[in-house]
Amino acid sequence: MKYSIVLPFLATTVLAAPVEQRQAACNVPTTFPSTSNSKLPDPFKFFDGRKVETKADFECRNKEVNAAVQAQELGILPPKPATVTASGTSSLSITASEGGKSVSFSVSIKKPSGSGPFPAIIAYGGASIPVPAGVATITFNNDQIGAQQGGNSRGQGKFFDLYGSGHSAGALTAWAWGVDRVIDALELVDTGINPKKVGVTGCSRNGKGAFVAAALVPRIALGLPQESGSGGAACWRISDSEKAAGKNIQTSGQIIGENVWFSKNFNTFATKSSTTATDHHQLAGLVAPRGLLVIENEIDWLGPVSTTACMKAGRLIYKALGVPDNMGFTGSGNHNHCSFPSNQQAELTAFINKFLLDKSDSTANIEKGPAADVSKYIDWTTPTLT
Ligand code: MCU
Repeated sequence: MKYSIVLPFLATTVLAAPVEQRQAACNVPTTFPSTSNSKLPDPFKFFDGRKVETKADFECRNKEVNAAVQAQELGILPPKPATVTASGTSSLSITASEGGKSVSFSVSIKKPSGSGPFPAIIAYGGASIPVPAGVATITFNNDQIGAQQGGNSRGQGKFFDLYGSGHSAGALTAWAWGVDRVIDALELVDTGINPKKVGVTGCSRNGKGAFVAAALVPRIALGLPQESGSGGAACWRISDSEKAAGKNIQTSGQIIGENVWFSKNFNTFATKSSTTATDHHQLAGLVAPRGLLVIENEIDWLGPVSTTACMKAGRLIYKALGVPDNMGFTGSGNHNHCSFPSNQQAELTAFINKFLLDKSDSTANIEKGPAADVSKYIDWTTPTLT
């Protein structure tokens, strides 16, 4: 009798421990494959070939994907600086210090009337989506953190004042670091904003930034990248195949010469995108299972087929995790760049209501875009992760 009670307990303890340890360790590699493959990389296979079978496996897979994206494309996102302080409410001033250096910047907070705490949307350079009543807007001057004034602006801005102009980060990563500090500040100071209900948006180049911030900053509850196109919602490989088919579309080979959004380490991959270890469907995968609504347009340069097929692949990752409704894609119609059209309003409202305002709106099956056959670009199947 005595043993029948004790033994199952021991067996559970003894058997469970190694599994937990393996998951905690995650074995994140420091070098990544560069074998050419024109199909989108398999989100459900580790770089060493093992299959991703469980949600816990996928968390580990995301760690290695994150490391690969930073190493090959984005540059390294530094951890939280040694000291972060903040003060103010409607103008929130933030100081980050590391290694004897300090930088300060501020964001403005426009709050709804009434009593909070309120959810908020961090808007790169100001919002170009309608922010509903009940949600605050935090205006973030991303250019001040990392300049984006063409090739000669590399290494300029407050991020680089702190970490050095030779730091590997491209502007997108520098901005994500700024967003990370804004959340630190919201946790430090009672501004009336709930730090657990923060979304991020930006359009076009700033849409690439909003996507990368949602991917790299796990405290972001909802990503709302708008018309990010190449470097955001488009997959490098699909854009290359579209370019080869004669489309006027931005590719990685072009983007690295236009501006400093990416790390200089991306230069070697950008001209051969098929050799990157990851692609941008996995940028969506890094946001998963958190909320993500990808808002696009049908402007050729942004790559409508590329963004649609790439984000369909991204939604397969959400599906595998059992949360297909946590990601949506709305890309139909052509309109002026960054002028939010009314035909995307319902999707935006549903996502903001569900992920920031705790309402019970349905975000099921939001996948609107031009015809784009994702099966042309993938050679893997989508498991149901246990
Ligand atoms: C879509 O975002 C960019 C695009 O990547 C650039 O090639 C183009 O010059 O500018 C777009 C943009 O930021 O427009 C405001």
